Amino acid sequence: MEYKYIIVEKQDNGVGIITLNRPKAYNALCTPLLDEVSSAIKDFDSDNSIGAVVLTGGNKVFAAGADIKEMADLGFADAYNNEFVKKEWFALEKHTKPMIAAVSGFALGGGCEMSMLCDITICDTSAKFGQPEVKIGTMPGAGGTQRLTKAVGKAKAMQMCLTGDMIDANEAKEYKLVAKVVEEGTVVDEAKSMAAKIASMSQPVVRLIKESINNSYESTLQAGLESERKSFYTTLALEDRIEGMNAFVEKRKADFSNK
Ligand code: DAK
Repeated sequence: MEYKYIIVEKQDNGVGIITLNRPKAYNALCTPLLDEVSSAIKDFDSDNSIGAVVLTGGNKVFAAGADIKEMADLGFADAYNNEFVKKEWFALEKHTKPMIAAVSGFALGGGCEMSMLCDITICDTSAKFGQPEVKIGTMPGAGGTQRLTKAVGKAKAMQMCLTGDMIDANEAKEYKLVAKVVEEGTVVDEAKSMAAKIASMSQPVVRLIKESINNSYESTLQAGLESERKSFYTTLALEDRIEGMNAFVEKRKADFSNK
């Protein structure tokens, strides 16, 4: 696949590198960019010569979130029926090789979520993490209320998601969102050398360790029930729900429009 929005490199020492490369838009995560990232991840996953992956936006900005210009006209029915960017994020979440996020500058919204779905996040002193979706009338959709809460705790996650305020690198370290903070301009090199160390280990062992640590994040029954309840509430926004219930009351067959 030819890449337009990312740069993909493969080093001899088993390290794969994906660099988001849409600098004019602060690496905003438009669907084609996410498509490319998921394709590159899948390639690395099936490549036995790769032992670890670095995901970065380079030394200036990680990603300022999903592409708001692309989302501006997106309605509920379209997003839900077509599973807006679900398969792209799924590919990222399901990768089996250890992935290190190397963050400089903004990691906001989907950018923060992308850094959190990596196995290790490191950043430099310029990093700023945030879930600012509330400011544009929406909410995190790819882990901002889930992984963030597990990482930083309820109070800090509530503060970040409800105010949209960013935290800097020191706070990110204090709240255990990142494993390490390094000097500005050095985060990509640091991530590469960490990835090289991991790639030099036994790959099946590394994979088992990764799976085992991830298992500690498995959701509980309560979390599943909560998510189910919210999804139920979401159906109340559908025209089809109104039609279905009215049809029942009027003792006729429902005529659904998929909206
Ligand atoms: N989308 C599109 N363009 C963006 C962008 C974004 N998120 N962020 C920045 N840009 C563009 C700006 O429009 C501007 O482009 P031009 O006007 O020059 O053409 C350029 O990048 C530089 O931005 P600024 O001029 O605004 O630069 P500043 O330094 O003044 O401010 C900023 C930088 C990052 C603080 C600011 O741009 C900003 O607040 N950006 C928006 C941040 C944000 O709200 N992010 C959350 C987006 S919502 C899901 C998966 C993921 C998501 C949802 C669902 N599923 C799996 C279901 C994710 C949702 C989101 O991330």
